Amino acid sequence: MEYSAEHIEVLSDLEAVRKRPGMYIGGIGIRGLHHLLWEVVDNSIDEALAGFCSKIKVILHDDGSASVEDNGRGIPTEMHSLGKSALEIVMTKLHAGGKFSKKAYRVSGGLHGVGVSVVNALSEWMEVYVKRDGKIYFQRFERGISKTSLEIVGESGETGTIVRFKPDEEIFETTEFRYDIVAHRLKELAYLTKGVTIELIDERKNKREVFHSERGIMDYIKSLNRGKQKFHDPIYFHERVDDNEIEVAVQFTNSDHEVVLAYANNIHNDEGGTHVVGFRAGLTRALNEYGRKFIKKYTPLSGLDIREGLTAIISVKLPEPQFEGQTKTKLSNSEIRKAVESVVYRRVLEWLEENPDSANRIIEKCQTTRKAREAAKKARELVKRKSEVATLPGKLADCSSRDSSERELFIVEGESAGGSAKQARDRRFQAILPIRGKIINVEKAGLMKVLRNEEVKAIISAVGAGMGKEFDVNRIRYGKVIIMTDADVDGAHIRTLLLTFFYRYMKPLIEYGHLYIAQPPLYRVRKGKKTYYVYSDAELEDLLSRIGNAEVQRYKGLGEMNPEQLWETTMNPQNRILMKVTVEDASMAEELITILMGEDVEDRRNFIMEHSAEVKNLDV
Ligand code: 0RA
Repeated sequence: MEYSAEHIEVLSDLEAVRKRPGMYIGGIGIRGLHHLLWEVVDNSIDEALAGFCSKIKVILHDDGSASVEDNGRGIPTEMHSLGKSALEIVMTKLHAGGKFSKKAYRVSGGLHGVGVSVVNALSEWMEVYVKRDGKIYFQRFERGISKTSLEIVGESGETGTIVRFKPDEEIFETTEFRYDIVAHRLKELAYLTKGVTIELIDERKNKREVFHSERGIMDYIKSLNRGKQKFHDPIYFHERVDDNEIEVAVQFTNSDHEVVLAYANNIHNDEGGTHVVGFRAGLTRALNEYGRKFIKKYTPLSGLDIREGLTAIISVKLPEPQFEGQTKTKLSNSEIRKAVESVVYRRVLEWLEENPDSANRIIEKCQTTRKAREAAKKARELVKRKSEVATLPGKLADCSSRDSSERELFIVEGESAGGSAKQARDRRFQAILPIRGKIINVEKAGLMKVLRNEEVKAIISAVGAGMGKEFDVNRIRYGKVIIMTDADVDGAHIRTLLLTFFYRYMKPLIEYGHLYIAQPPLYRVRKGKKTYYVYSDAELEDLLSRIGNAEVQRYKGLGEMNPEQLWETTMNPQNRILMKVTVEDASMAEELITILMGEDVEDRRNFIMEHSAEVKNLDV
């Protein structure tokens, strides 16, 4: 055999894998052993996902080897550099697989996505048959080293690949494949790859099973819920968002527990991850939106209320999955959370509106869970409350009305504007909470840090309904919470921060329409004895074209108005313009903040350049 640089590289790769197998397949126990098989099966699954393979046959042989046969295109066999075939490179070079894949990403792929050369290195022997171009090719390897060259051993009109390997007893603690483990995974893969037929044959035990699903995870959820009482037919959808695919099946049952199975690129995410977080948020939001729209006196549900009896399968495909956690099976890609949340929200809401009977049954069931949960919580709180005295923030100028639906809380930026607002307000129903203005440097500091603990605490205790998971929209002390900031860039900035805070920590306040933005005028226009207050540039242009030359004063801040003007233009319910904040507004603000606070300076700069108009006028 010739002695080349490439030869040396293959040998050192082999050595590396055999020295530290755990680094590549997670261990040398039963899990690592099966990992070899998953790696080989995943290659065939990839071929199926690419649309070229409909049948996969897995055989657990008498001699302790396993083989995987597919009817795909066959591993490419053409010659490459230095007299090596593509096949040989795939089989012997670490991470060579991706080079031959024309797809942007490998959808399936073992936990470590290590490639079949690792399996080869950890096998006593491996034999590969490829049917392609009318021929049958064959090559044999031992402990990763080729023992024959790629030979033509026959003819065939078909295409496909057979990879057969015997795990090396020198490496593994156990080399006996377990039928139950293999069957379970192949069944799962058949559900996740609809249309493909996967046959499992165990020659050692004369056992055989065939797995096939035409409707994918829709069939999967049916089998999971067999024997349970179902509230409705499964909700199912499959969408592509940018480079991601999102496929979801959901069904509520009378069971008292929850089954949520999550997959990223066909890898089961035992510890969940960002796709599961997005799923829960979207589902909760959809149910609440439906309830708010169609059910009288609706009380919002929290994520906790919709768990009992929930069965769901979430399967996402994404270009570069990242995993973390104890067993490295928790998906951590942040972009997928939003994508899943918005698809789930939209599609589930659509389904609820089309299936009102089912929708009402589901919500009723969840409301029962909520009531039980709240009763338990109240009981706990009664004990706790006695030791706590609710204190309102010192800066708050509260109002006197006891009817929370008519009470209004103005959150005002800056001491001087706060002072004007206190003089201007109707103290019967309007409360003022001044907060520190000019909070600009959001770089890298967290939201809470930026808003400073004191400001956050003051807002939370003034609103009076807790925050986060504990937030209870029924306990809010004001029917309207109104953000009142200057009509300039800094004002827009603090407004964005506040919106993000409410979106993250008091979302129901927005969902139930209690959050508003005050619109102070941009200009005062005087013509003769008449005074006009103008709220936008377009309006100014319009007005001037009607009344002709006039005296125009631009308001830069709330502080420039005297209390009477502030009352007339911005606070008096008769004249003022309030913008009700929608979840979409707030989520846009959050996106903005995420980027503004993000690590990526380049991203941030680009974003600000592109969106400078929105940054200034987020609420219009
Ligand atoms: C890369 C390119 C092509 C096929 C495959 C990989 C392939 C790999 C495996 C591994 C097991 N079964 C497989 N089936 C296909 C396609 C090359 C072409 O024909 O254009």
